[in-house]
Amino acid sequence: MYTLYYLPGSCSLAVHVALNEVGADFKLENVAVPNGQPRSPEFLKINPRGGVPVLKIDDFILREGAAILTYLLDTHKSALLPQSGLERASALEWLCFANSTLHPAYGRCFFQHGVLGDLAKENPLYKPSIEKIQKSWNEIEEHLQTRDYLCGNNCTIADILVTVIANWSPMMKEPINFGPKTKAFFTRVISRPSYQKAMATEQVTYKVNV
Ligand SMILES: N[C@@H](CCC(=O)N[C@@H](CS)C(=O)NCC(=O)O)C(=O)O
Repeated sequence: MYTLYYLPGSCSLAVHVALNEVGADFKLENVAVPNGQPRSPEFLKINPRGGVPVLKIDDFILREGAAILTYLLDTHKSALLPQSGLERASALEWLCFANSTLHPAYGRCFFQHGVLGDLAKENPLYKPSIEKIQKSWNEIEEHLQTRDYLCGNNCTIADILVTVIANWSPMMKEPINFGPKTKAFFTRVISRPSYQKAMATEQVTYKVNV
């Protein structure tokens, strides 16, 4: 039995979608706390880093989204993560890009929001942080000129994580712009029943104007 510790709409949503995709039995534990309050001591025992996603697999605790997604999709032999060769390498490349480049780029802005509130926009670091995000979306728009998904014509887990991260953009204090190919791509990804079901369960809506 799996238990997913999550925060609604955060990067853990990609794991929630993956659990729906593989048809696994799972329980959900929302670890949200009111603003500024620490996570519960029970959750901090499970993950002293305090973040999500965390997947409990029977009694085993697995942390870090990329590791969780790789484990789940391999175990259930899901086509969202090809089994071998360059197809797998490409899916992992884009998963790592989402997890280690795009996610931290948003994280830098959220950190400034957390420390500076509305003054974040005045911080000289804010504009370069937004530009870094925008540069990634410009690259994706260019990349999607000749393919439906990041790795070609089949959806992979990287597409799902990138689409989850995009939905944080309306929280930024400067606009993030998406090209037409990127918006059409988001529409394809969020229309998957697994994605729709996870959003409905977490009571999250897709706020990017697709
Ligand atoms: N490297 C971690 C990053 C996880 C992370 O930053 N999660 C965010 C949600 S998207 C989070 O839990 N933030 C709240 C917190 O750290 O307390 C992973 O990929 O799992």
